[in-house]
Amino acid sequence: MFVDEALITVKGGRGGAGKVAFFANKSGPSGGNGGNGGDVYAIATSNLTHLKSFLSVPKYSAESGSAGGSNKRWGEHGHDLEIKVPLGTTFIDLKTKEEVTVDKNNPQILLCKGGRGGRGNLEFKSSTNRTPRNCEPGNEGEARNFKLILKLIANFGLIGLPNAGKSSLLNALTAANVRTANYPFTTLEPNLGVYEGKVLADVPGLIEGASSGKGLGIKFLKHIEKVDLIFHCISVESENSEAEYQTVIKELSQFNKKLLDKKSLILLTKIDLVDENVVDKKIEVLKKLNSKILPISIYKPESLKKLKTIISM
Ligand SMILES: Nc1nc2c(ncn2[C@@H]2O[C@H](COP(=O)(O)OP(=O)(O)OP(=O)(O)O)[C@@H](O)[C@H]2O)c(=O)[nH]1
Ligand SMILES: [Mg+2]
Repeated sequence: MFVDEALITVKGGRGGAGKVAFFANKSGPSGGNGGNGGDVYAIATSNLTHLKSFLSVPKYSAESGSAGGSNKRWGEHGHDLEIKVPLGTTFIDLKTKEEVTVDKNNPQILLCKGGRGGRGNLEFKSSTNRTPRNCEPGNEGEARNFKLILKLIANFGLIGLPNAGKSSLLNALTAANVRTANYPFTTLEPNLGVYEGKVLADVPGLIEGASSGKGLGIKFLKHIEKVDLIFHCISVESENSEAEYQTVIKELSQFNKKLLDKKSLILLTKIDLVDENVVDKKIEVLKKLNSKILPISIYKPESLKKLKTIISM
């Protein structure tokens, strides 16, 4: 399970002040009301899988309403603010302890109401007071402090040796935009992406001896203990795909034997780099180890279709 937390302060926009004014020619009040401050909403988006952006921007406020004017002019309402958060984010009000989660059934929640605009002197006119000189300031917007918690369980895990193309595939399938490069250990922490509501986890590459602490070790494998299906990535460039497969399987089993009972599928990656007959030969060899194999390339959208179907099922 991936857990992310953040603390944020949210404030509705301030209401605009009412105006005290009088008509120039005629007697009588003309001051308009201030506009209401904007509300703040949380909106769920399935493209986000973490709360990182809330660590760098912890304060959110909606626009204030503008002040009322003379000649009965009302102030404009402040715009609402929509904060995009990952689907499944729970908001806990730090004061009241009230909890609410944005999810498919509840994709938008009101976090803070904007303040009401103040009344201008026009509103105070009465039979007993024809020239009122009073008005109201706008109300403050509601202010609340929240703790955000996001718990995600990956449905699919991408594993394999370093450089196998795991992160590139995550980028190709989801809105994730993680670093990829042509050398081992580009990924140092697990990355998540979402495709059709399903969460994919890209874990750092494994190498022989990972279970005894080599490379980045196996500490990240706990994140794939709950996945429904493991995508075992092997690059078509690999000189000995069988040995590569066995290496990774051995490290998995040394971490947790139960991982071997999980459903898995070999993704033979980067097939754009070689001739078709080379791909076929690799498949023949790997079939003996795992009957489920899918040849893919991030540069061949057609090759990703079947994979997308499997994920969205
Ligand atoms: N030609 C080709 N290159 C690919 C493909 N997929 C990935 N690559 C390249 O392979 C290299 C490694 O890709 P990554 O996605 O960083 O590999 P990784 O498995 O995440 O590697 P680590 O994070 O180190 O474990 C990068 O230079 C990618 O551009 C593919 O389908 N075709
Ligand atoms: Mg990577």
